[in-house]
Amino acid sequence: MKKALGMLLVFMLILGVLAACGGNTETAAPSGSDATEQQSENTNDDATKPTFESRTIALGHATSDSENSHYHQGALKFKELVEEATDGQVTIEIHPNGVLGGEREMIEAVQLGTVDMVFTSTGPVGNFASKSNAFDFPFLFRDREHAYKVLDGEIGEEVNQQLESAGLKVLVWAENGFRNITNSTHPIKTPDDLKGVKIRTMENKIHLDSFRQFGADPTPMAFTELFTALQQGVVDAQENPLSVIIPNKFYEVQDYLTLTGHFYSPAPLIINKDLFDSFSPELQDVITKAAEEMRDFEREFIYQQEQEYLKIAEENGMEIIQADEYDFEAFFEAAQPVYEKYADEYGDILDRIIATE
Ligand code: EAX
Repeated sequence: MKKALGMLLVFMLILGVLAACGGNTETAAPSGSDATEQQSENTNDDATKPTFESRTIALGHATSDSENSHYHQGALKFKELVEEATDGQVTIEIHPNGVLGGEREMIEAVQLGTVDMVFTSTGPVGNFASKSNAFDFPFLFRDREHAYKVLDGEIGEEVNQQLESAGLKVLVWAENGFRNITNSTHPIKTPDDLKGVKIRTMENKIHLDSFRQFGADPTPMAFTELFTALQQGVVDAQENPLSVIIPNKFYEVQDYLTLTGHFYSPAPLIINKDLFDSFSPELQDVITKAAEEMRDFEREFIYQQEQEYLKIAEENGMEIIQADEYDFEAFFEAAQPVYEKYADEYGDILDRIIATE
């Protein structure tokens, strides 16, 4: 018995040892099948897993490539998601700092197909599809949520359709932000303070007309020329969201910041339509999903950075006029003739935007 027990013990121990190293005979033996299952699962997985033709997609934007730059961090997020989903078969090549040209030039290049994608403000987009200008009216959006409802809804889709007929596919409407006025001469609190001030605007007829109504002397200019123009005094002032003012170091050439929030600036991520249509359905799906996830990330990124941007502006000597320290009513009143001027062309879509809850 003892010997038998002994042998049993040994046998049990052997079983125990086998079990411990997970190679129990069952698994070991079937591991082949597991393996085959696994392999078949793998091969099934691999079989079901889409494969992607190796390619590089070039994406341009006009702003800084710094850690607090909204477009650049958004573009990096998009790159990460696409390359992950395609096992690196499809790579996104980011071209920041306007190296591919100003936003209007880059949109033209995407339309021609010489550049694949652009992350841009709506500034020059109205030159390619006039409906997009509807988003650029002063004091139009009540808050971010209102803007997101409009851009991610029917009205956003309506503008996308017009852009598609110009060969430009909007993947998503991400965010540039609420625009504020900076200048190098004096605190701006009322439209009177803007009288005769040479201010740069984007290449956008609604923005130009709005600053004429505010009493300023507006000049349309590509973003890529702006910093030098401020440095050399070609213009005294400009207007942009904090997400542009701070990462592009405008505090080095501007002393005053008024938090007007006078325009909400969406930022579409645009791809050449023919290029997108040439992608496999699987790749179209990857690109679309990555863009949507990037949009939500980028909107949240700007929101989270807001206080930090203000802190950096202060630390770099900018005098900040808070939202409740400037004459909102006077600016709002001064803006109304812009709505009257464009009532025929934009009245209907503006009413629908304002009515969006
Ligand atoms: O899109 O041109 C502008 O002022 C834009 O806000 C900037 O290029 C970011």
